[in-house]
Amino acid sequence: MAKNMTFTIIKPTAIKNNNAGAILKMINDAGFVIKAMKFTRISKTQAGAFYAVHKGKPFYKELIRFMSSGPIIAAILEKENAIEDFRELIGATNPDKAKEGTVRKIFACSVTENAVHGSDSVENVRIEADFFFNQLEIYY
Ligand code: DAT
Ligand code: MG
Repeated sequence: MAKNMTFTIIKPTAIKNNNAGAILKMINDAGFVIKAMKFTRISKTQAGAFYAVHKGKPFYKELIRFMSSGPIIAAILEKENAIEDFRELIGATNPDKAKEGTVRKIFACSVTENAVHGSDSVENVRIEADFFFNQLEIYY
C-alpha cells in the first residue's frame, strides 16, 4: 500500500439515510481519488475483528452491533497526505466536537453512528484495506 493512500468506510446509518452520494462527492471535491470501492455488509464477528483494537472499551459492543446493522461502503482513496487530510475532512470522532463543514459534523447521528471511518496510520491503511479487498480488486 502506497503512502498516499487511506481507507474509509461509509457507515450503516449514512447509507440508510441516502447520504452516500453526498459523502462521496465531498470526498472527491476534497481531491481524493477512489482506487477501490465495495458495497457490502459485515457480520458481528467481522466487525469485532475489524475493531479488535477497541475490544474491552465501554462502546465496543454497541460499535460492532452498529457496524454490522446494515450495508456499508468500503473504499481505498488516493491523495497526497491522504491519511491526515482525510481525518481533517471527516472531523472529530464525536460530531459535537467536529468542525463545521466536516463530514461527521454534517452527517453523523451520534458518536457511535458517526457516518464515516478513516484510517489513522499507514500500517492500519494496509490492514484495513486488506480486510475488505483482495489484490485483484485494487487498481493502482
Ligand atoms: P475514529 O473513528 O475517529 O478513529 P476511534 O478509533 O477512537 O475513532 O473509535 C472507533 C469508533 O468507535 C468511532 O468512530 C465511534 C466509536 N466510538 C469511539 N469512541 C466512542 C465513545 N466514547 N462512545 C461511543 N462510540 C465511540
Ligand atoms: Mg480509529
